[in-house]
Amino acid sequence: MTNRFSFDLKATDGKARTGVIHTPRGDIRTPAFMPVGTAATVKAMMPESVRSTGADILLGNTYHLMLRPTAERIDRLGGLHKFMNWDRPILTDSGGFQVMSLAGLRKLTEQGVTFKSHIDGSKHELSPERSMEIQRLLGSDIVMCFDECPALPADRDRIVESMRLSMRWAERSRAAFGERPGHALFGIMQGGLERDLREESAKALTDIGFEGYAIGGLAVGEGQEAMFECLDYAPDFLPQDKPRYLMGVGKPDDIVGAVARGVDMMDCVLPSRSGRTGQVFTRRGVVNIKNARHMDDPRPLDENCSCPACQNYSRAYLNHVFRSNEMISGMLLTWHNLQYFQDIMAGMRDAIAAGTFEAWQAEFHAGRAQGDI
Ligand code: PRF
Ligand code: ZN
Repeated sequence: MTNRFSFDLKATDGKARTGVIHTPRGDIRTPAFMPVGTAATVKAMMPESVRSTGADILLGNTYHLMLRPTAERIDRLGGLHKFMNWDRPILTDSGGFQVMSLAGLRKLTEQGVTFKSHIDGSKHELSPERSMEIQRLLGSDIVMCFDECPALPADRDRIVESMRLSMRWAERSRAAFGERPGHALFGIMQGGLERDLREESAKALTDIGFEGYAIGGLAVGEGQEAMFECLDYAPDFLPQDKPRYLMGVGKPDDIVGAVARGVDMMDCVLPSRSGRTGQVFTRRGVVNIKNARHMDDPRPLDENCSCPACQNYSRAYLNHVFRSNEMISGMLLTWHNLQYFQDIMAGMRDAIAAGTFEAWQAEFHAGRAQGDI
């Protein structure tokens, strides 16, 4: 068991699921939220602090790390876990999505994609084979297939072509990944908002066979209503006994809605990025700490939160350090946001196990409807 990758589904409540993904580097309790550690760091956080919020797994990025400091250098230094001082599981994204959103001058062919680095303009190539090699050099525990994700809205023809290309790349990713006991390869479903294309994509992926399945191509501009409509059917096309990962989602209510529809894993920069811009997530909704109304407020951000920002500091202090551009501002607010996201996940896991997820969701939405005070 300890040297293998496996998924134990423990309980379901409606379509919501809770379970454990076992890996040689430790267990991942699902539903799981993965903080984003793009450049071998969750910005403004020490790894032990990220762990203290309840995170079982981090996400890393092929695209950023291949450009700087390079996968070969990380490999020579003993792999990504050692390099960043995080010994628990790491999932790495495969690079294609980040090339499309960040790189300059891109060229897409059947073989893969060539692009210019957003850092220094240098020319690079990614393909299913090269992405698998980079993710192996990094030492990633959960490797993602190399795929292509069109921005929405897009023509159906464009979505068909792109999805089928991603399915051919999924087959090449599987072949290039090889046999790596203890490491997992996840396929990525595409197909935009078209039900038949999602079904075709799921069938192509399950025919190849993966240790887990991601739902890609959502949260790319379609809005929550359209995303939920797709999530009403898309997870049902995937195997029950494998983890399902919704990529790049999302806001707290997106996460709760996705779990209610059968998603097991998610990642998003939102808690860490908003922490640095002064946006704080609480049980009563979003608080903007730079707002003048916090200047004299001695109360904590959230009296029910166990994080250091809420245990040791007032809103007045957090407002002051944010306005003064002090580094501790990004540190404390990021910590709080990550704690809040992990508390939501823990709450959902417990509620699903107890069969009370519906009531949990009602309470979640009621708290936010009150608004911040
Ligand atoms: N594919 C990959 N990474 C992603 C996405 C995708 O579709 C998304 C879409 N929300 C975020 N990150 N490989
Ligand atoms: Zn807090």
